[in-house]
Amino acid sequence: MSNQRKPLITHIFTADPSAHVFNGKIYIYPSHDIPHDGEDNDEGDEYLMEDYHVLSMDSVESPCVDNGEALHMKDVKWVSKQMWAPDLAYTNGKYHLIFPARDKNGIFRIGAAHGESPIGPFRPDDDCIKGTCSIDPCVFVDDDGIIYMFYGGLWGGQLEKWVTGQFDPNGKEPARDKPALTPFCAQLNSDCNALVSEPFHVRIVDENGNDLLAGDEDRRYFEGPWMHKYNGTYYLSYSTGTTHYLVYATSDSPTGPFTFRGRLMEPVIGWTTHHSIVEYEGKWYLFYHDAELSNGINHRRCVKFTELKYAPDGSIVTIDPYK
Ligand code: FUB
Repeated sequence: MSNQRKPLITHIFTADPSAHVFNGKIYIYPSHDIPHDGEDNDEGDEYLMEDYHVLSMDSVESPCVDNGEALHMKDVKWVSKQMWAPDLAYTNGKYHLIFPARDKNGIFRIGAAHGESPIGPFRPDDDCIKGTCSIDPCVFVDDDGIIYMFYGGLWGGQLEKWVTGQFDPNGKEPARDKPALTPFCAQLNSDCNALVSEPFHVRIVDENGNDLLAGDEDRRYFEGPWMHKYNGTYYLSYSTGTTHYLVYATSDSPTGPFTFRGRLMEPVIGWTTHHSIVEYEGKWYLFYHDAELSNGINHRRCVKFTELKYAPDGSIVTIDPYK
């Protein structure tokens, strides 16, 4: 029986799956949602994650295994709370878990923890990666070995609080007729513990080359960036947040500008959408989450996956998660 479009595990709540393939197996790096009855608000206070579990599947037909806790907040010196959506990068023979969390001042930063196995355990660095901010890191190792990190998320993710280059607790999104905020991109060193280039906002433009506007909520960037390469083209996909779509834009360069192409998935049950895209044995898969397992409670989510298909022109066929 196929695992597709079903909760991959049900004994804990999981979200924000970053999927990777190592040695013929699929590894999934999700957030771990903790059930509670506290406040649910635009700051994301309901997302109270404290640790990471690594999931794995021997194949797309195999059961999903929870390999247990790979990193806990109590072992990360710089973190105060909310270890949100992580990613993983394999470089220099080591596995690097890259994750966002609030520092001791309540500001989201991105940190790294390192291990010898894809399932951890991971040893956290003493401090976050200098020069980082916000949430939702996606680490993309290009064919030439250059390591790019894309990151940033609005509202609870604080991206709009960095428009001046400094953290401004009163920072606001641009006016609706101004260019939307977009994810940061920066290069990481090969140990994945330092930035080696200045972060900049990538450009996401429409078919006429104009930046998407902040009021264009069906298309503009909100959070959850993912980068993959298909037939030599770079695909930057992300969540539109308030309108709950997963969408994508493409470029000939990993640093853009990216031209908006369309919707890759219709809204799921629950407010957030967050995904990753991975190739496995010649087919492509979308890993995502919804809140089906909790009947729609936003912070009790479950990770799922489904096959993703491309049309001959390289566009992605839009997925309806429940058809
Ligand atoms: O899981 C916490 C936050 O919710 C993530 O960082 C966002 O992408 C959204 O899924």
